Amino acid sequence: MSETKCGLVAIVGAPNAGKSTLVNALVGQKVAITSPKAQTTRTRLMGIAMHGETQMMLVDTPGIFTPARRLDRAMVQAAWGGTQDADIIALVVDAKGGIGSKVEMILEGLAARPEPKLLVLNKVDIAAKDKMLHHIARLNERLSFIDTYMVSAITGDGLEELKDAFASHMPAGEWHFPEDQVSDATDRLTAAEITREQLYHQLHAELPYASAVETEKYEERPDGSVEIHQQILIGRPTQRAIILGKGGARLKEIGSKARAEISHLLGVKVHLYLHVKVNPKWEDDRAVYRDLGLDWVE
Ligand SMILES: Nc1nc2c(ncn2[C@@H]2O[C@H](COP(=O)(O)OP(=O)(O)O)[C@@H](O)[C@H]2O)c(=O)[nH]1
Ligand SMILES: [Mg+2]
Repeated sequence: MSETKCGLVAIVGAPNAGKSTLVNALVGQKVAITSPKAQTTRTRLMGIAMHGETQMMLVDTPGIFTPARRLDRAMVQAAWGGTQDADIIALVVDAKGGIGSKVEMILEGLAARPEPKLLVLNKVDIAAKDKMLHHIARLNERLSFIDTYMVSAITGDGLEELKDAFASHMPAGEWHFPEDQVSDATDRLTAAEITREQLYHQLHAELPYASAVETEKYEERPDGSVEIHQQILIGRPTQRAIILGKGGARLKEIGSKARAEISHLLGVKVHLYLHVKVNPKWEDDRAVYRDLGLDWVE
């Protein structure tokens, strides 16, 4: 009988590097929401991937950037917190975007860390090879990475090799989760995240950034279906009209797309009720942070 292994991989990087897409690809199923807009991921979430006898807990973190708001600070704190106790830290860099000030900041933060570090250049499907090699050389000058991988989380290029590399750094030990579990998120949180993903996909940049989704009620009905009530929190009354759309069409579309996806993920029928609530102070409301799974920062 071969020995089981189990360990933690921390995925860090600038916003939009493709961290969540990578975690989903390695798990083989969507566990983290993604969007072309920066700062989609707010909390740290664990995707669980199996590789032979090895279980890898992949910690998807919010991007690391210069925080401006309280919410930003809580997100950056959650990102660094996600690297605690990691057996390996993977720095994901957008191969096309390269090394900007955000990547610089992370390199500085990583320099003092004792954990082994892997460099992952993502989006090789859209990056020019010579530029990529240039980035790799520069990054390796800055930090002693044990290895560099070039991957595409979208096409799957290089992912098997990356999984092998992660697995080789996992310590011997029993699995922490059942073999078929794909994330550490509750169904309740997953449902709220799916709705939030629709906000990112269907609304303009500033609005999703200024909103949050809170679960008011999550209840299983006797027939096995699930009834979910969620509140979309926004800061200003004018934003309500945008989310509702003409005759409520936009909110209806958000709800219908989210409902279909939640139902698909949970494998049961879902009744989803969305309410838009204006609360100018939601970003200063401790209860919201708790619901988002973030620590309150002073
Ligand atoms: N072309 C390409 N796009 C990618 C790849 N990985 C992620 N993306 C896109 O980059 C954007 C940001 O991805 P996301 O996973 O949300 O980034 P995160 O902020 O680092 O978690 C999304 O639009 C993804 O579809 C990749 O390998 N190739
Ligand atoms: Mg993300």
